[in-house]
Amino acid sequence: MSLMTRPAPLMTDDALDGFRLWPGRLAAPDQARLRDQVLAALRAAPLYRPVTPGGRPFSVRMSNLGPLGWVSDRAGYRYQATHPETGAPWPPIPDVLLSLWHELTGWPQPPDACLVNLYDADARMGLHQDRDEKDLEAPVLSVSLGDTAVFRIGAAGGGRTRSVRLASGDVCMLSGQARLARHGIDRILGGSSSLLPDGGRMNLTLRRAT
Ligand code: MD6
Ligand code: FE
Repeated sequence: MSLMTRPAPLMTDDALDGFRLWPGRLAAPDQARLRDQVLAALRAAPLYRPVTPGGRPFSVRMSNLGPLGWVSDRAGYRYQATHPETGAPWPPIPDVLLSLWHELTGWPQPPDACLVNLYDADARMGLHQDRDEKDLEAPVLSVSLGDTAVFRIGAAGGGRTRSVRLASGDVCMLSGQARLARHGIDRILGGSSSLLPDGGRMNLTLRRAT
């Protein structure tokens, strides 16, 4: 068959080449251990509800782990070393996440920020790009725990988006061409997992902020 007549695959988009998904990368016992570690860390760095620079509250509650944390308020988006409500430094990033980062991204430096997002069944996250990091070459790695999410992703430059389910234990990465992909969470499938004590979904995103 000549190249000229080869049909284009329906959902392939070169601009999303760097989007990688590892379904079930974390086995159930590892998910439970990570959940316990993060819930313990959240006692020191409580979840809070940030507002957008325009003053609208996020439906997602957030906290952070690591030397730096992503925050949003009236002053804008930024990374900072302390919790905006308690003023305390963020707790450390669990070793299992540091290992996953090294194994899956191959990036030479460790992540210096891990954003914790907690979704109840009604929470969502609008389409956005992750672009508050100094080095936009370093990948972003995301780990999902608890209820399944309907994740939407499209190329940085616009055009069609596609929908991907992220279940508990799934890990995904935005790198290369897809590093600045537009993405968000359309909805949470409430009750699809019993991992989290109060239900809902937790997402952990590892980044190089500096
Ligand atoms: C979430 N994730 O899964 C939202 N960002 O709750 C993100 O915003 C995200 O999954 C950068 C890279 C991967 C992600
Ligand atoms: Fe993001």
